[in-house]
Amino acid sequence: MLYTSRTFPLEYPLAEADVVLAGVPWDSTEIGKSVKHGPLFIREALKGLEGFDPETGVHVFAQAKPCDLGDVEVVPGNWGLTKERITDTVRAALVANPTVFPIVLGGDHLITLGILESLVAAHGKLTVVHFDAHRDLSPDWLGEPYAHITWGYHAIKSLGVRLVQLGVRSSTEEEHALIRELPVTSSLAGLEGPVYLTVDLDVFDPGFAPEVGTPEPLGMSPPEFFALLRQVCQHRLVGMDIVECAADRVNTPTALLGAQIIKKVLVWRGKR
Ligand SMILES: [Mn+2]
Repeated sequence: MLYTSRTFPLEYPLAEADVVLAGVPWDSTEIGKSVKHGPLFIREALKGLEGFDPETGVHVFAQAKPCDLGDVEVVPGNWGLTKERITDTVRAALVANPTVFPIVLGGDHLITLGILESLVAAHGKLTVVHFDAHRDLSPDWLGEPYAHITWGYHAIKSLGVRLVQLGVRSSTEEEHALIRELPVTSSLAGLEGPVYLTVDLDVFDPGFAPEVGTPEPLGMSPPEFFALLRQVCQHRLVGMDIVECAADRVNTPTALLGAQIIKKVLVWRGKR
């Protein structure tokens, strides 16, 4: 008997897994609180979650056959090298197991650009369902093209994705003008797969999720968010990330919400 604990109660080798988890503790473009330890504290929150889901009668962490790869070793301050490592890691996971469902924990929102590069190569055109308080459509930030508030613009321009933005309540004047030119909508109506899901935890009101990089008042409540998430899970999801978790200790509300999002996606995705 091994009396040990892991992220999930039972883990599988990558080649046999249905779900693969990886962290990316990158926060070199963050302007607020550090989000470097997001993967650490969301994993700790996962350990505390009950795997059985009473609503469906499924022990979701067992059914999902998860594999935790650990964290991508980032190159602090160097996005080019870090992006290569993120893209290579996701690509290698998909080569080892083409049907595996990647879940990536950030880190700041720029990491989504690296993940998407591999997934677009694997699946072709993607629609990205993007929960966020912010548009993230700026072409650059202080002259720097690659930052946590520019990834969406570059994902559209360089990878050809479409964005469905939910929960946005903050935008620059430039971004507000850009949404008329870019393939960006704010409704799940007409959504078609394959779909990638990215959740910036600042989509929640700061009262529910205070530990995020850039909190923004007047956000979603958890019941509002999870009702939308359930709809998203009816579509063919090919991967997801949860970013901007600025937790700095165990069991903060934000990290607990991050873990709950993973559990519910695994429950609802399996039932679609
Ligand atoms: Mn945001």
